[in-house]
Amino acid sequence: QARPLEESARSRILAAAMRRALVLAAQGPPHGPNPRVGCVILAPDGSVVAEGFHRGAGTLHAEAAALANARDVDLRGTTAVVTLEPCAHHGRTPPCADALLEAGVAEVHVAVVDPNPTAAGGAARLRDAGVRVETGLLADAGEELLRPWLHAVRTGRPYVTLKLATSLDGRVAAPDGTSRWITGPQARAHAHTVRAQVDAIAVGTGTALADDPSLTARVPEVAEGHDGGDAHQPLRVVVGHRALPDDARLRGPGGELLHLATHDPAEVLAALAARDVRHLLVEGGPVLATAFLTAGLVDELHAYVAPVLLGAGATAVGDLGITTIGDAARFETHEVRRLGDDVLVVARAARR
Ligand code: AOF
Ligand code: ZN
Repeated sequence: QARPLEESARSRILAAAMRRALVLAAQGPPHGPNPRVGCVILAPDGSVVAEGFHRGAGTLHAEAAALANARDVDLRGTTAVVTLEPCAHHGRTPPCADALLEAGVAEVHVAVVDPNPTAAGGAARLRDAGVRVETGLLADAGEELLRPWLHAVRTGRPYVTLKLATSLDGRVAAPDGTSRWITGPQARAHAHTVRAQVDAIAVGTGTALADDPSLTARVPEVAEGHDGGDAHQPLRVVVGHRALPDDARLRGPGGELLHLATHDPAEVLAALAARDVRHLLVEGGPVLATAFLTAGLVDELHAYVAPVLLGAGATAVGDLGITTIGDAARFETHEVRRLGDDVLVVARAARR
């Protein structure tokens, strides 16, 4: 019989198990209606008995996957470490709180409490049954991993990432309208990996007609980091009243095409939320970018900036109605990355 662990040794082991659960969770797909969740089950001596993660809507939840990986093991008295509160609902799969109880798990540690009203309540159910439940372990890392999903579930509208690819002076085209390849191949490759992570990509009809984009995710197989196979193709959304020609690339191979005949970003988000879109990438052009910014509906900016000066030509963002510096649309820098000769700035809206 192994001796019970000392308190400090135990909290170190729990933190390590949660870090592992977060790594497992990240192996699930970042897109889709369901959250990425990981689960590690520990024996009383702190050794890992089983692991599991969620592979996408309709498949086993992380806890159920871990339990399935330990089918022949006696799990009575074990500790489950999960990145998201176990569910209490019969959804696409049965409630994980019940499955953990049935297995005899004695203790549960959770990073993030589930904000989804249909599924929430697992912690309370486990506590009622005498299981010790602690929430908030590595909660910041858990929140970061699930950022778009949590935002969508909490607010009822998709998380919006606005992509801008500009010269150093903020321009997206030269005065004659030419705009090809302001940013370099590494920046473009990165932008494709982002496309493969979101549920939907939107452009305005102006950009759709001018550039004839395909809006597909073209990603080297390894870059997606899970499941292998072809990159996930996001829903392609065209916003505005003008019609697309029959031979538009947007009608060709790729994700489903959705034409929303509106100019109102809130309407766009409502239509996409109804389709379970959690993360929308707005790719332009300036009219659509300006509309989303003016509406205060941009949660994250991806600014790819090339060391190029144009001096004249269209800018990435139009008039936001800001007349004085105190009213500037300010974001917080989250990450800065060099991509070849270009720089990617990831900035986020200050918490509203
Ligand atoms: C997951 N995977 O590992 C956990 C989830 O659509 P359903 O019926 O599978 O239920 C999805 C909800 O269950 C999800 O929104 C979240 O609130 C909860 N937990 N979901 O897809 C998991 N643990
Ligand atoms: Zn569950």
